Amino acid sequence: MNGKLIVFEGVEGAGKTTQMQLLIHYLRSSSWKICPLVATREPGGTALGVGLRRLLLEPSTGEFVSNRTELLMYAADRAQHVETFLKPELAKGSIILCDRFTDSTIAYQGYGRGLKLSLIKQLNEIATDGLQSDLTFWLDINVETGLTRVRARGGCDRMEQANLEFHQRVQKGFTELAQQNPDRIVRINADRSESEISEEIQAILSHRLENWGYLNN
Ligand code: Z5A
Repeated sequence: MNGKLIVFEGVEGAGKTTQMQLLIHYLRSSSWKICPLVATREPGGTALGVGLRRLLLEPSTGEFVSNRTELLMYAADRAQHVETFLKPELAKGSIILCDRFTDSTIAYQGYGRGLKLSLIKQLNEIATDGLQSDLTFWLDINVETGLTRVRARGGCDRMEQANLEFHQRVQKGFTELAQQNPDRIVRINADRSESEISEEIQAILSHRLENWGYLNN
């Protein structure tokens, strides 16, 4: 059986990393016949991507990065990730949990930076070679709550330092994407306790796994 690509999306501080870890724990400790299970992220899911991630998010260089440069760097990170990691893992039958994917580019570079959506969709198509997520959990949280969580954790990167209106435009992007792709994107209310969110994600994924033919025994 081919593997499945499960993506976590949302604004900063939505709890993607936390929920991915909880889901890995659930899947490893439950009786789902899933093997192998891998976690990855964008940007930074490959060695090249780790370098691109540093260049993209490290605020200390001070160099101005144009919106189109940023878009192309995220696309380069994705093209490498798809070709050298995601596709081979899917061919092996892996269940992949991925922190951010194509919807982040539409939300951040499209809605946030104001780059043309048609251009971004075309670039996503080139970078992914047509690969889409099988299921995306959109962790929906109020932008200010998310940023408060991130700031409480300490240290802000270049994107996190952008102004509130930017993050609100990004949030609008995720909202519209979820409305346009109801089968692929599932909205999760992320303004709840970690365990409440995690239980809902587990229930939704378990149902999908059954539909995809995975056995739970
Ligand atoms: N980006 C882009 O612009 N275009 C693209 O195409 C792609 C990405 C792919 C990636 O950075 C950046 O790249 C991102 C978009 C841009 N912008 N920024 N910044 P990242 O991966 O470092 O950033 P992130 O994805 O937003 O991660 P994050 O800030 O760490 O958020 P998170 O993973 O969603 O949240 P978390 O780490 O699980 O939790 C954050 C804090 O909240 C932490 O202290 C938790 O303990 C706490 N938390 C988590 N859940 C809860 C609940 N339920 N209640 C209370 N507190 C909680």
